[in-house]
Amino acid sequence: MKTLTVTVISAIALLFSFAAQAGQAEKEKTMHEMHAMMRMMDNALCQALEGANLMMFGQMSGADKIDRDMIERGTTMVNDGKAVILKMLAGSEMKAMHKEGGYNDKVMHDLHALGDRMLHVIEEVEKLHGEAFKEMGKK
Ligand SMILES: [Cu+2]
Repeated sequence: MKTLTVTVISAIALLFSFAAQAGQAEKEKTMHEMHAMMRMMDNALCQALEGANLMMFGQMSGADKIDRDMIERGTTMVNDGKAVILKMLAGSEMKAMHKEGGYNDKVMHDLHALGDRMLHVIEEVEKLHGEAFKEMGKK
């Protein structure tokens, strides 16, 4: 009887151990995914800001033909950078992650707060370079 009890308790402990390991692996997987998303967002913000620089330079450089190319390329980079951040924050991967759960709540909260601020920065830049967007239509 004692042996049976020990065996059953060991089996239960082993099952809990496997469950805990599976939970840990799931947490590490979602943490890795969130880090990958942040990496993409960092890159997208840099791209958008670099694009804004091109737009600004295109507006003031005086190199007629290249100016238009710079403004066009800059506009594309700003729009693409913004789209990547939006996709990371609300795209299919993020939706799946929220559906499946198992992620670190604080890191997820911070990731969304960071993304919202990144979008705010890009929107401010868009406002500042709004003239370039208008110029795009005229040239
Ligand atoms: Cu999220």
